[in-house]
Amino acid sequence: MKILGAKVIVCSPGRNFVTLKIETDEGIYGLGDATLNGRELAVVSYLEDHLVPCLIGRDPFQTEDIWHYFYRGAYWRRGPVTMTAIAAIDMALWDIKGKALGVPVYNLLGGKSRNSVLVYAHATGRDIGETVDEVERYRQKGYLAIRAQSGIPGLASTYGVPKDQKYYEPAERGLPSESLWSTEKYLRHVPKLFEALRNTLGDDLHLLHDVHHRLTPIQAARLGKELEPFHLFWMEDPVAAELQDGFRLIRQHTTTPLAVGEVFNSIWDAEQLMREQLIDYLRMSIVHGGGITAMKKAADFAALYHVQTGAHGASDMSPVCMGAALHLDLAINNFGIQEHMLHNAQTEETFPHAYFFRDGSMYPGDEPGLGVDIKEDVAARFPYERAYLPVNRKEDGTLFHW
Ligand code: CS2
Ligand code: MG
Repeated sequence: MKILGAKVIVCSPGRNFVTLKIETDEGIYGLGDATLNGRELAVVSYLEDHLVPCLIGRDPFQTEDIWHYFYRGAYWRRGPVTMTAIAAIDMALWDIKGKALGVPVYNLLGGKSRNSVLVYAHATGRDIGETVDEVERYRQKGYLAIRAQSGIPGLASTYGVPKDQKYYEPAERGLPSESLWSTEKYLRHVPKLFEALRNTLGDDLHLLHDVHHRLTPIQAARLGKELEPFHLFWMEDPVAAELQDGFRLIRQHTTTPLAVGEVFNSIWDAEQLMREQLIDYLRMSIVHGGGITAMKKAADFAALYHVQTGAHGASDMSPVCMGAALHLDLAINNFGIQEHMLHNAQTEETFPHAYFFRDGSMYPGDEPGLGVDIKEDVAARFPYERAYLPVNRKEDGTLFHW
C-alpha cells in the first residue's frame, strides 16, 4: 500500500476544526485531527507546505518510521504547531492500518484492558447554586465524574463559565476578548463551591476542578489543602507548568491529586513531573502530543511512576481526536479518566462516529480503524472563521495567564 496524497479540510461547524485526510492506492483513507485552538491555519500550512509533500509514496503502515522522520527530520523539534501536524499524520496512519487489517485501533495497541472508558463532564454555573444544580443535572444523565467551575463573586467572567451560550466555548470570532482576574477572589470562592457540592451531593461523585494555570505554587498549595476535605478526583493545571520544579512546593503541602499537561506537546514537558511523582494524571492529548504513537510511549513512561492518564478532551478537539483517544484509553493499563465535552449538532453531523456514551462511560466502537468519518459536503457548509482564545488580565491591567 502507498500514500497517494493528502488533503487538509478546514471547517467551522460552530467552531473551527482542521482535519487531515490521507488517501492510499488501495482506496483506503485515514483521518487525523489537526486542530490547534486559535492557531488553526499555522497547522494547515505546516502540513500542506511542509509535511504532505514528504508523505507521497510512503507505506502508511510505517507509523514508527514516519513519526521519527517528521519529528527528527524537521531539525526544529517540538512545539504545539509541529506536534499537532505530526499528530494528525499519525492518527490518519493508524486509521488506515486498522481499516486495512479490518480491526479497531485499540486491538493494535494491546486490546481491551477494560470494558469501557470512564469520562467526566463539564458542569458550570454563574454562582454556587447554579453550579450545584448543573452538577446534579449531569449526574442524572449518568456521569460518575463531573468537573465543576463557577462564576466568581466580583468578577464579570472567568474561565470555564459560558457567558450566554449553552456550552462553554472559549474561542471567540474576531480579535481576542479580554477578561479581568482576581486570584484573591478566586481563592476565597472555590472552597465554598466544593463544600456546597459535597454537602448537597454527597461523597460518591468524582468531582474535578480546573485552576487553568492561574496560581503560584504556594497559592496552589493553599487551595489544595483547603480542598482536601472534599476529596477531589483532581485539581487541574494549578500553575503554569513551564517550571516543573514548582510542583515540588505544591506536593509538599497537599494530597489533593494533580492533573497537568493539556498544553504539553512533548513527553519532555512532563518528564520531571512524572519521574518525581509531582503529578497524578497526565493530561496530554493525542492531537497536541504528537499522535497515538507518541501518547502510547508517554503513557508507558507515566506508568513507571504511578501516573495515570487523564487526556484532554475539550470540544475544541474534533471527534476524530475523541475517537482516537477512546481507542488508546481502552487499551492502556494506566488509564485514569477521559475528558468528554459534548460537541454541538453541526459537529456531530459533520463527523459521524462509532463511539458512544453510556452509564458514565464511553466506548470507541468496533469499526475498523478509529471509527470516525468526515462528511466533506457537510463540512463545506461551515467555512473557517478566524477565532481567538481570550486574553486575561489582573484587575490592575497586568497581563496574566488565561
Ligand atoms: C480546558 C479547556 O478542557 C479543559 O480542561 O482547559 O477548555 C481549554 O481551555 C481549551 O481546550 C483551550 O482551547
Ligand atoms: Mg484544562
